[in-house]
Amino acid sequence: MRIIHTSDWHIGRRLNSAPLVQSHEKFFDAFIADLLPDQKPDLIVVSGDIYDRAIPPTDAVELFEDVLSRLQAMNIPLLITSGNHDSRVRLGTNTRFMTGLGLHFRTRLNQVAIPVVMESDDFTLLAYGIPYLEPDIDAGQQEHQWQVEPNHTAVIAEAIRQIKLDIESRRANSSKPIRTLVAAHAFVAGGLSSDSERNTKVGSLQMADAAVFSGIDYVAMGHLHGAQNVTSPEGTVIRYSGSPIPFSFSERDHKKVARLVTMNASGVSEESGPDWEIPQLRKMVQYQDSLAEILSNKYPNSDHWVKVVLTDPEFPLNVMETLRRKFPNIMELDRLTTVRAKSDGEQIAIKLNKMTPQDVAFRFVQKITGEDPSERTIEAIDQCCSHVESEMTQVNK
Ligand SMILES: [Mn+2]
Repeated sequence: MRIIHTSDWHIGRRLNSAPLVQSHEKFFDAFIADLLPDQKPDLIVVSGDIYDRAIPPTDAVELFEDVLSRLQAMNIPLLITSGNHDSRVRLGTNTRFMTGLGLHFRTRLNQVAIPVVMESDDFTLLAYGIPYLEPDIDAGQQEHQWQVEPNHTAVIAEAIRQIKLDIESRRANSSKPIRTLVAAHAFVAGGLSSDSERNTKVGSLQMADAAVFSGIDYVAMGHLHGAQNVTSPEGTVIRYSGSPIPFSFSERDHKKVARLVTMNASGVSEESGPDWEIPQLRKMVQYQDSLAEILSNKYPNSDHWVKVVLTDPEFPLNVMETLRRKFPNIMELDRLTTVRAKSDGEQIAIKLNKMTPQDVAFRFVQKITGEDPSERTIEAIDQCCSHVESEMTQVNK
């Protein structure tokens, strides 16, 4: 049995100010026209963050609807869960009626122990989906809540407990071996994060312990945007598929993939994979150099997504426009900051209330550039400070 695992589509996302609609369209076209006919999977699993926002823009809703109808026309069962970027209610609305069409949404707490049942000649696969769980909302004493500790490990452990009860009762009534898959959306301890995820604060309360998935054959994770395998309990395979498109420059070296999983009667096959590399509309690159070098032939003109980190201590204000002529898709401009370490004693000696605004600005420039400000910068600081002072005097009158 062949399964394709993907997650974190984030339809409607922008890269800084640029819409990524074309990038998403390219991904879906390749996924539907190339990967699916080639692999002929028995099941597709999408582990949360379908949309980028709880209230997605209308073109994102239209794109997702189009993707769903194209997938449904191919007659491949689909298991979809909600991520932390999705609104569970909005993503789940109208989806109970889609089950008969092979489109299985899991966006509600009371759906976690309802599997998609896949039969093969020699075994049965039970595929469960856990929506993104919010410990603050889902754990508590109220009727719609689970009575567990309000942390990620505890709420996922409760979902898995309910899933295992269902597995046991089905096992008792089955003549064939039963294999299991769980789709979930969380930060599993040991994973590596990127700049484009939300709610991935480091801290044990934000993370789920990998041990909670013990006993499940394959755990299709969403949330972290880099594809990775997490150290798993014996007999369990926990993998992140990552996002299909890089959403931040920290992901520029990621290989974006969909994961191919082969399941047989004894569990996840060794022959699973290799991952399918997702073709990208544009490359994402970061260049770090002086402005003169960046503008020289050393860096060819390109329409890649570009981030430039300038090493010059000062550069002209309109530098972005200059760079855009060379890189029409420049997205970020940053500067290399070198901070000179000072001894603690010296820092303590600086009393902020004894400093003029000019002194503060002077020291700020010093701290950021590692050098004293130039005559021109000092002049600009003076002009700016006296302008603000005169404005404030006017206001106080
Ligand atoms: Mn995500």
